[in-house]
Amino acid sequence: MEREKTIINSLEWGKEISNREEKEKVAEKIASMVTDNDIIGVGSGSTAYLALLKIAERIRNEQLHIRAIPTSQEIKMACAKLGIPLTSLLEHKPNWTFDGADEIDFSHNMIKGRGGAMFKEKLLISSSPRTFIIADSSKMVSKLGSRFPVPVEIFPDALVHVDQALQSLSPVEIKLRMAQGKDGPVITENGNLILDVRFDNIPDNLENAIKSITGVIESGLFMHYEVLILSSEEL
Ligand code: ABF
Repeated sequence: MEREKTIINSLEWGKEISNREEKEKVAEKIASMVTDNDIIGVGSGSTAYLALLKIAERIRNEQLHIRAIPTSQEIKMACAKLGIPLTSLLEHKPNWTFDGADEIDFSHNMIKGRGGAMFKEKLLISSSPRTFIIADSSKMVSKLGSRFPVPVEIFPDALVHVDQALQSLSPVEIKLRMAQGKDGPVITENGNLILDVRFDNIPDNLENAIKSITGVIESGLFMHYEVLILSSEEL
């Protein structure tokens, strides 16, 4: 295992994290909620990563036994590096889950999926009896969609069909997400494409309307999910 460990240990995250102080605060709070033998769904993004670091610290210091169900390959590798044992939704139901978000409105509706992992994030949140969304102050918005588009993961062959079907939902703009520094599109961990769809208005039924289009795998719109928001502003 020596060589493999060296490779995993060389992986680094978290060098450039915006609003780090605020994110550290909510990360600390999440880590304080971990109890022995918990099975925890772990979201993606920098806030979730900071929480994972603090959880790893508690595991080391207090010899806790926890298992993580990751929402992305990146978080899976971070768990491997930090020595946090992994499991999956096939084997275990999480006791609780934590995750970040891109935008959260007053009714706790959310836009997620800047990292493209919203399908697994939604699956975990839906499978979990309790979910905490950890957010710094920049995430709270008065109107959903004011900063971020709604990401929609689609089966590649359905690109033209989904693009046309989305037009009936009156989007302001639809963009195929491109890979940074490359000419090609982003390919998700599930082998799919992402359309970033900007809306002026996000009505209550938009999540279902998007989901009902054949070829749509999942969207980053989370309307009326039972989540508890842990915002740095309230800590
Ligand atoms: C995940 O991480 C995504 O759904 C969301 O796009 C992102 C938030 O990242 P960060 O915590 O880095 O702002 O939760």
